Amino acid sequence: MLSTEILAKLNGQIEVEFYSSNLYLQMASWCEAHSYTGSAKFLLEHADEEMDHMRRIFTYTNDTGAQALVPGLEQPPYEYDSLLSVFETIYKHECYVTSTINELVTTTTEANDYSTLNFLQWYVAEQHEEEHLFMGIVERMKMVDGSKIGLLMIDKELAGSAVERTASQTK
Ligand code: OFO
Repeated sequence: MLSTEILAKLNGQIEVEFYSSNLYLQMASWCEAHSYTGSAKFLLEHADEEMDHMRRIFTYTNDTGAQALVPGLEQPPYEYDSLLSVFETIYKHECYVTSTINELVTTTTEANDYSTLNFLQWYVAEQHEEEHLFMGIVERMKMVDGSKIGLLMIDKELAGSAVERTASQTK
C-alpha cells in the first residue's frame, strides 16, 4: 500500500511525464514548421515514449490499489529561436525530470517502500540514457556553429536514429 506522500509524488510524476510528451509534441510541430523534418520525426517518437513512461507509473499506481490521476493540460512553449535552442531546452528539461525521479527515490528509500523503489530503478537508468542522448545532440549542434548544411545533416541523422530507436524497442 502506498503512503499518502508517495501516492502524491507518483501522481506528480505522471504529470511530469505527460507534460514531457506534450512538450516534445509541440517541439515536433515547431520543427515541422521550420522544415526540420528529421527532428520532427525524432521528437514525435520521443513524445510517444514519454506517454509510455506516464502509463507505466499510471499502471503501477493502480496496481497498488491506489488511484492514479490524469492531470490538466498545461500549454508548452511553442516559439524557439533555433533548432539548437529546441534541443538545449530538452536537455534542461530532462535534467529536471532526473531531479524529480531522484526525489521520488529519496522519498521511497526513507519510507522503506521497497516495491516502489524497485519500480523506480527503470526510470533511473532511463534518465541516464536520455541525458546522455540529448547532451550528445546539443554538443553536435554546437560543433556545426549555426551552419545550415551542418544542421540539415544532423536533422537527417535524427530521422535515422528515430527509426533505430523504434526498431530496438519493438525487439
Ligand atoms: Fe524523458 O523522461 Fe520520461 O521519464
